[in-house]
Amino acid sequence: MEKTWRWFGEQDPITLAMLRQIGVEGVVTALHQVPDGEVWSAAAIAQRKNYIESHGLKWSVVESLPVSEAIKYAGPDRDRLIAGYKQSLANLGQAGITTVVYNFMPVIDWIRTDLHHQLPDGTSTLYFDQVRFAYFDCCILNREGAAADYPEQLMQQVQALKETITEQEIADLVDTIIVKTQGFVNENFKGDVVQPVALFRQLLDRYKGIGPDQLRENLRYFLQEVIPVAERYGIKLCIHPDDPPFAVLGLPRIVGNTHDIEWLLDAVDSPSNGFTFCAGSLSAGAHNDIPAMARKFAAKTHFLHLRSTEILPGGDFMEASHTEGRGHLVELIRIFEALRPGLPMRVDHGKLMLGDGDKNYNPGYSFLGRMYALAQVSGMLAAIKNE
Ligand code: DNO
Repeated sequence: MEKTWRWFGEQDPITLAMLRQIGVEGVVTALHQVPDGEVWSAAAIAQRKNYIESHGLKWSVVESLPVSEAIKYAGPDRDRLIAGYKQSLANLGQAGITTVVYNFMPVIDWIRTDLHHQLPDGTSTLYFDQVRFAYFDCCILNREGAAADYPEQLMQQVQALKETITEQEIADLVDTIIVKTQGFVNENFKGDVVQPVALFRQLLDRYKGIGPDQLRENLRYFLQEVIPVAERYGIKLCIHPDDPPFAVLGLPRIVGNTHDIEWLLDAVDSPSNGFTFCAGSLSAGAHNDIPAMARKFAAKTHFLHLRSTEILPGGDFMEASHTEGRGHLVELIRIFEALRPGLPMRVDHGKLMLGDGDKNYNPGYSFLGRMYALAQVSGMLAAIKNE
C-alpha cells in the first residue's frame, strides 16, 4: 500500500516537509483554487506537480476533480461542462497523474451535525445526530414534505428538541452542515456564503422531480462521455461513495451499497471506471458489510480511504478509532494487501487531539489526529505484511 495524505495545497498549514517526516509517500490533492466548471490548465497542473516533487514527494491522487452540479441534474450547460471535464482529464493524464476521484452526490457532499463531539479521554470526533439532522431539514430548511421522510418516533424527538434548542445551537447547526463541512470540498459553498439556508434551498430546488433512476441516468451519461478520454490517457476514475450512504433531504443518493456499486461498474465496463473504497462512508450504513464489499470490489478499487465509524443504538453514527468500529480496517488491509498490493491509501477524518483544535484545520483533517491514525494504520500494515 502506498501511504498518501490529503493536502490542500500551498496554503495548507500542514506542509509537505512535515508530511515527509511522518512517513507519507504520496500526496492527494486538488486545484482547489480553480473555480467550478473551469478547466484545470496544463500549466496549473504542472506548477502543483513540480511543487510537490520539489519536496521529494509525488502527486499520487487527484481528490477531487469536481463534477459540476449541472452535470448531476442534467442542466442546459452539461455538455459544455463535460467537455471541460474531459479537457481537465486529458491535461492530468498528460502530466502522468492518473488516479482521479470524483463524487456524484447532489447538492451536499459529506454530512455531520457536530464537528467537536467530546470523548471521555479529552479528544473530540465528528458526529451525525439523526434528530438534529431531521430538525435541520424540517425546522430550518422547512423542506416541503420533509416530516414524512422520518419515522414517527424520530419526529417526536424533533418536537422535543424544538422546545430546548437555542439560537446559538441553530446557527451552529447551519454552519456545520452547510458551511464548515462543505466549504473546502464542495463547489456550491466556496468562499463567503452569506445566506447559506437560502442558497441551500435554491440548490435543492434544482433536483425537484429527480429520483434515483434519473440521477443514475445522468451519471451514466457522464461516464459514457468521460471514460473513453480516461482510457486514452490511462486514467483510473474512481467515484467516492456517498457519505452517509443513504438518501438525505429528499435527494437521491446512488453510491451507498453493493447493488449501487455493481450498477456503477456495469454502467460502463472499463478499467477506467472504478471505485474509491471509503471504508468510513460505507460503514456508516448498517446495510453494508465492509470486508465482504472489499472482497467483491477489490479489482475495481483504485484508491482506499481507511477510516471507521460506529453506529450507535439509536442510529446516530460517529467516527471510530482506526483500530475499531465497523470499518474492520485490519481485515480490509489484509484483503487489499493480498488482492491489490501497491494501492494508494490515505487515512481520513482524524480526531482533534493535543491542541489540534486551536489550529483551524479543515474539519476531519487535523494534523496530530491524522498522524496518530496513520501510525495505527502503518502498524497494522506492517503486522499484516509479516503474517
Ligand atoms: C470528506 C471527504 C469528501 C470526499 C469527496 C470526494 O472528508 O471524504 O469530501 O473527499 O466527496 O469527492
